[in-house]
Amino acid sequence: MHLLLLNGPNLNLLGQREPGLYGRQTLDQIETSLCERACADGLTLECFQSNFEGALVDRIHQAMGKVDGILINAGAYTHTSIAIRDALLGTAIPYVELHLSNTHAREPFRHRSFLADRAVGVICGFGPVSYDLALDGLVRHLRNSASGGKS
Ligand code: CA2
Repeated sequence: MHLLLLNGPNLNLLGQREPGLYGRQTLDQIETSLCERACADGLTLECFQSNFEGALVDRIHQAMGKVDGILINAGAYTHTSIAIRDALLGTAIPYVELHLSNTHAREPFRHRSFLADRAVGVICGFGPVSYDLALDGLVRHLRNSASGGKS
């Protein structure tokens, strides 16, 4: 099973600023640890971060026919991007939306997501552990679908 982790704008700053909100781990550390977990479970995981909406859309298009599932922390684009929503729906690749912070406990503009209603699931508020939980949830979903939903 081949998975893709997408991170959106400003997440490249993780670990360098705002540790109280987003934790002390860098994106590189989060990606390395997630790849190790994926590998230990017999999966492959590719990681991509961009501060550009179009680059994220392009990466989603490239995943078509090659990737079984997507983990996405679209950052602020979660709350604004119909383009990323359309790309995800257009490729029909199952995805899990995730966030480090509990977006529902923050400003009202972070309560809306353009991705959530069509996601397999949404995880938020657990800091870097959100990535682990999202991976577990996505893999269980994909394995369950592959076995015809019988487990
Ligand atoms: O909680 C999350 O994971 C968010 O996706 C993070 C986004 C925010 O716009 C979403 O509402 C929720 C912001 C990412 C900013 O990342 C930074 C990391 C370190 C320092 C500054 C920004």
